[in-house]
Amino acid sequence: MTWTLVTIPASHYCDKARWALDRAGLAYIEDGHMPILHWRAARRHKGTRTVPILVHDQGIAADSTDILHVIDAHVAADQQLFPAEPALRARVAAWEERFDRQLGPAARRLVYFHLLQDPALTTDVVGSGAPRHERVIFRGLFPLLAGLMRRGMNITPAKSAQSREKLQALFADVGAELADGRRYLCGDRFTAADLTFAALASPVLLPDGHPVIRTAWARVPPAMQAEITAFRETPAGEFALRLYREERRASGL
Ligand SMILES: N[C@@H](CCC(=O)N[C@@H](CS)C(=O)NCC(=O)O)C(=O)O
Repeated sequence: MTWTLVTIPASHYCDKARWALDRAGLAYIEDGHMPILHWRAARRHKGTRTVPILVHDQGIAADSTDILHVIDAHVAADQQLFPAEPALRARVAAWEERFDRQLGPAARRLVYFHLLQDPALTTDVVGSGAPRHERVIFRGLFPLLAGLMRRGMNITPAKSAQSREKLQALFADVGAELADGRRYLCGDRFTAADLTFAALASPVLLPDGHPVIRTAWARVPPAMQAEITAFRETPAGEFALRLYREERRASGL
């Protein structure tokens, strides 16, 4: 059975799952949708609202962390994103959990705060990899859908400013961890901690190696470019960009 990854292609949680699949060399097809219009596909598979959802040979995983664990069961021990050694595994899991809870929502809110001000740009960026008819619907219903997204993700100027501060603090903590010159956050090889940091930071970095959003840079408004440049120039930002360059294998997209 061919695995299916249900996504919003531009979503950073989705690239977290897609990156792990690509890295493991596992075959899958991607079923990509526009935000909100993805609900139907998501419900069809699991009854949850969030993507990524991986439909695999043993069942369904409807959370990016669960997806990484499913993938780990299909790769050699020295390639697993969660190392077996208990103390190291606990550190990897702790970083990953923190990035999932704090980095993902903050990066998304800050980027949508900028993007949603431009309907055509939002449709292009978040619509890349989604079916054409969904892009047309999304663009047509933009005021309604953008309103739902703003409410759903609590996107206000004040909340976005708080998210910026949270991101700066997280980037500073990751930078401090890397200050001794280590190449990876935990141990001497790439783990779920590194992958999750890079993927969930990608909206505020727009890395060249990202399979979906890499072309957005030239089109985003100057205020967003300035925001991204500042994050790119931090040690943690440089680290995530390096991971996209060196560790991100080509995706099927
Ligand atoms: N804990 C989930 C979070 C995933 C998530 O927040 N996905 C977003 C896309 S970036 C989503 O599907 N949002 C749709 C919604 O809440 O309606 C995971 O790690 O997979």
